[in-house]
Amino acid sequence: MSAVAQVIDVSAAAETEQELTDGFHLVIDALKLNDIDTIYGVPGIPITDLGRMAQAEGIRVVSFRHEQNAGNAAAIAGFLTKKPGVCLTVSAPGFLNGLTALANATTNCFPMILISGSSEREIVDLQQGDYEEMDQLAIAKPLCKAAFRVLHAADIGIGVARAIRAAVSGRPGGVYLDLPAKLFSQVMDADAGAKSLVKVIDAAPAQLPSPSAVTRALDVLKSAKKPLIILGKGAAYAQADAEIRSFIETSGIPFLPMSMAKGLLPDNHPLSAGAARSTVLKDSDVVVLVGARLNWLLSHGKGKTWGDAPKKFIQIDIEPKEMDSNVEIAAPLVGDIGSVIEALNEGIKTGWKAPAAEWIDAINARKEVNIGKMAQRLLKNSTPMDFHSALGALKQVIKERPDAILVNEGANTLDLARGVIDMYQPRKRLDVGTWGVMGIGMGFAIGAAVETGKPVLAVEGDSAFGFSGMEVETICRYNLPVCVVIFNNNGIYRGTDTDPTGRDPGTTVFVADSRYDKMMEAFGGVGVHVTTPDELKRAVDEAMDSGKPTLINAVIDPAAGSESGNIGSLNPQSVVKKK
Ligand code: ADP
Ligand code: TPW
Ligand code: MG
Repeated sequence: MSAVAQVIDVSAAAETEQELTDGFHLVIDALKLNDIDTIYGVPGIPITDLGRMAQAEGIRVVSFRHEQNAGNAAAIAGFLTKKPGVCLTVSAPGFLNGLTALANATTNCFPMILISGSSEREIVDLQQGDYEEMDQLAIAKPLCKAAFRVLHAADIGIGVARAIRAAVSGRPGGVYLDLPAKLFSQVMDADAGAKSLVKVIDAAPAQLPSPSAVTRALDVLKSAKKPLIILGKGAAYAQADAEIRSFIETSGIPFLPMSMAKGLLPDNHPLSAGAARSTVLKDSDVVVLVGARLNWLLSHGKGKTWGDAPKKFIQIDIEPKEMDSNVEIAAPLVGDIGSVIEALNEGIKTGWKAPAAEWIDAINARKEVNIGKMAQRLLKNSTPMDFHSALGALKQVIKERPDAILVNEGANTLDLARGVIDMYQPRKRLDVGTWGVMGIGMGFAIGAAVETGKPVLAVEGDSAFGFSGMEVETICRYNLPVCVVIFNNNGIYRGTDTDPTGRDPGTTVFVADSRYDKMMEAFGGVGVHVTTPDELKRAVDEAMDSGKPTLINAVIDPAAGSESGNIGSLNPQSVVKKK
């Protein structure tokens, strides 16, 4: 317990010495009491001393160059650990910079707490123009799961406890905690302060499905001729890896992993239907959704992607409101994934018949064709490299180093890497998630390296990288084992666009043949420029072996990509032809 000893009432004859504490120390003590050991942030008024003091008290404080990246690091820490990742920012502009990450965390169901210092209530509420004045609580509220403000030092304990519980219980998400500047220097009796702290007991209680819901789901499942399991990032988050594996292997039902659920079971598992995605979505008759929403990433559960045959959905989710969000859910299983899968595993112990061989054979036949086609593309040794030949090298890297963490963003760089690079372990693939947001790259890479100590390979489109690129300095400063590979095709989607008027560069192109590797060198890291798959493989291996911060500028044919990667069809098209 830290406290500032201070003599009060010095005039008193008895010279009573009273131990005092203050807002700074109470915030730190409250976080430590709840096992929060890392803070990601950017310092400044009024939280500079909070960061310093937290570091002095043994919390790891990772200082970034921009709050959005600190926020993304906190968000992915939450995903990886099931503990809320904490991001600390200054008021108004710093808060707003962190807010995108908070909203993104909420959208992706990652537990995170954004703690921002704020200006004085009295001045903000009368709009009298305080330093960095902003009604932050009101602005944060619609963009996160919960938002709280603490005005009295004695309430810090309960405020931090509420923030933690709100972030991790039920459907995880982002929480905003507003701490006005005055709070930090408020003093109170140290003993009373210690007593005011709250240790959150059972922050994310198990939520068991009702027995009748389990029976209903088992009945639907047993009626299936062509069952399919879809694993989403909720399943990865739940850390119920053994139960999920047992459910799939005992039932013999093929599974399809969503992007960040890849590796929950290895992508080369005999029951993986990853390489037969279109076939299984179209032809399956019963689909079990495990922590995956029927949002745009699954074509809302209807339309061409899902075929004409009638389909029944069983959905496992902790959030009851998720059921029937897009289509009818025949068997909702509301509960936490670990508990629900355990109940299903119990239920299939008796009277379960594995899916018919025709279904499995049809999937395997499709997989074989698709994997064969892909293998040919990966072997192509074109100069300059296209996406596939470069990805062939990286696929091999992850195969040889399955415990490395892969961070991935971009358009072609994302969509093609997702398909090409097999994952073998849970929670090793971190990417743009539900929003397809650019800018998560360096924040996720830093968060993942700090939280796990594992080597990180960040595969970045040249545009995507630019959103968080300045954090290569942070990577060097903390000497993190991060290897960034930039797929440099001179622009967004392609590097070949031109301005029809001839005045400016095209809107999607960047300076041609940029040397991003020099950015890493500027801060003492290793920069490498590569033009062939062999050079790329060698450079990544070297980086991963040494653990040194490395940036590899991989030259990709500017004409190789397609507009918006795999989701070009979402682009609205103009119907007006200008002469
Ligand atoms: P993906 O993008 O991989 O398809 P989504 O983010 O759409 O995944 O879905 C994740 C779902 O998982 C969310 O609906 C969320 O409520 C749910 N979820 C998260 N954690 C748990 C858990 N422990 N138990 C049950 N459901 C969970
Ligand atoms: C916050 C729009 C989607 S993908 C992308 C942008 C700008 C970059 C694609 O180029 P990159 O990849 O990274 O070079 P590649 O391999 O195809 O050339 N702002 C935000 N999020 C999104 N999604 C965008 C803009 C976008
Ligand atoms: Mg690009």
